[in-house]
Amino acid sequence: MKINEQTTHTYREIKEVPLAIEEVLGKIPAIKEIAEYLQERKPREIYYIGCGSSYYVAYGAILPLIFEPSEYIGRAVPASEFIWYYSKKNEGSREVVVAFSRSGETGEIIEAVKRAKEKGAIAVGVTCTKGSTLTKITDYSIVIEKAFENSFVMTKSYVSMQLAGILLSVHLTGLRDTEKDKIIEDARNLLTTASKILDDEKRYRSIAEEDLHVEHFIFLGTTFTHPSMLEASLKFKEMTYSYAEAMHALEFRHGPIALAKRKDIVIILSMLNDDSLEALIRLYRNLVEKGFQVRTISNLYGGSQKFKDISFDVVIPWEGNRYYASLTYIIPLYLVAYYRAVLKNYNPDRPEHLVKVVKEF
Ligand code: F1P
Repeated sequence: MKINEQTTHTYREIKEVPLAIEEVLGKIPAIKEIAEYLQERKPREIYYIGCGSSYYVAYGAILPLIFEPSEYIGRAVPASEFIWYYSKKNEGSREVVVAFSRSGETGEIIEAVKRAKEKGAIAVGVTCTKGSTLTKITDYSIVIEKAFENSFVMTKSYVSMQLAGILLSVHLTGLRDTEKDKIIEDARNLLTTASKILDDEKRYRSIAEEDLHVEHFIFLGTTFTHPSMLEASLKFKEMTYSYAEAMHALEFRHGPIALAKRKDIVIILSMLNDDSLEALIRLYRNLVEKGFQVRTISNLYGGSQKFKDISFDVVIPWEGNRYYASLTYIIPLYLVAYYRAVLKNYNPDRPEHLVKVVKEF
């Protein structure tokens, strides 16, 4: 049966990213309240955990706790690793565990929260499923109902759970209230940015078409885009059965550069307009010189006099705080993966061998 473009759950759910963002923005006061309760407990370590896309959610959401002044040590780990190693590290009484799970039913997540709670940790669940087990076993939960998905692959749930996690992290930092408010206010601009990105979908369809013959993709990013490059590589695997990986951009020079002879690879280089940009431009030029096919995605509009030779394949209309950058860079890549799937006549809603919820631990 021919997969009909634009009638799949996945397509509709990607287009509903702004709706899910809006719901999270409405929860800002509730998120602040949860952060205040957590702070009263004076935790020593704060763990953000998840599996698959939800692990990448956690990995991106913890960043404010790492880069802003903070009294706590923040770590993001897959739920399974938390069960085997981190949950045994301390007595849990001075720990906070923030568990991200679209379904709220994933085996590892439920087990990890139970183990942490047994040791006295305090737990928060971030999910898209009302009434799920996760909401019942955690002390507090953030439920984003408009991010509930029918597709097996996560899209708007990733964006909105990560936004909720970033907002929680910002509240947990040691920043002054006015500084926190400034970062939080910035999140409101995500609505316009997401809608503008989605309006450009013809562009993403043509990228998918141009690269349809390619079977290997390497996504490169730096700290603030890397979580979403991992998420993008997962979407290419899940929806299009293509080999895809992600790594920190300059790591590519330390080994993978040996792949220069291979003509069947496309590199997708995300270039955040920050301190890393000049080095990434040098990397870009170096990769092109070596004969790699490189696609670029950046929030540097209109280019710059210095980088006149580069025209970006995708320009992200985001000038705000870098903590939210990851959320914006992933949206066009969802649509590229989606169009790649339908052009290959794969059903993006139900990839073979994938289950919606991995219940067994
Ligand atoms: C996480 C997850 C998804 C993946 C697959 C299986 O689920 O690993 O990322 O796409 O559908 O489950 P969850 O804990 O967020 O429900």
